Amino acid sequence: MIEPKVILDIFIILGVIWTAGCALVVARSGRAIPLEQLEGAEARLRMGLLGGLGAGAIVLFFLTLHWLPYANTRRAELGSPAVTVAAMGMQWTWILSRHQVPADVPVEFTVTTRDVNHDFAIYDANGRLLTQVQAMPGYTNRLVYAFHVPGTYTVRCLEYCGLGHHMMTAPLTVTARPK
Ligand SMILES: [Cu+2]
Repeated sequence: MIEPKVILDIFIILGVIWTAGCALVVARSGRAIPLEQLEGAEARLRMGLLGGLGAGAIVLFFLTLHWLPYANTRRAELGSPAVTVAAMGMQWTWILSRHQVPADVPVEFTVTTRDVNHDFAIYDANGRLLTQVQAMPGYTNRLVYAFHVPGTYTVRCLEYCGLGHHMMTAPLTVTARPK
């Protein structure tokens, strides 16, 4: 399993190489030349960069493909959910089947909405976004997450859904697992 950070680093490195290559072509040509008029080394460099970037993107695509869909990946990593929380969004509130979940176990949120699109997002006490999933009418999306720090978390809506969007919050308490 490749860490997301490594993938990001690879993208950044490829981006730097690409930008440097483009800058080199521009610096050497002195004026913008349409691709079809490019000749010799510059055309080869530009096509090489393009091909290299394309090949890199394809490789990364297949390397990261197994992470989709995210719920199945989380379930595979964390194990079967020990607790399920049904979450229903509506203008402008969240209805949760429970507001308390234990720490250190996989929790599955089954998320849907009664009216328009919302986005079910969980923030920690410091306001840091931990995880989120789209809430869509007619669909139930599954979000699997394990909390490791007991405390108070906040569910918010991340999809602008009307005048009361900012009021769509719900508390979620994570309790320490009995030893
Ligand atoms: Cu909203």
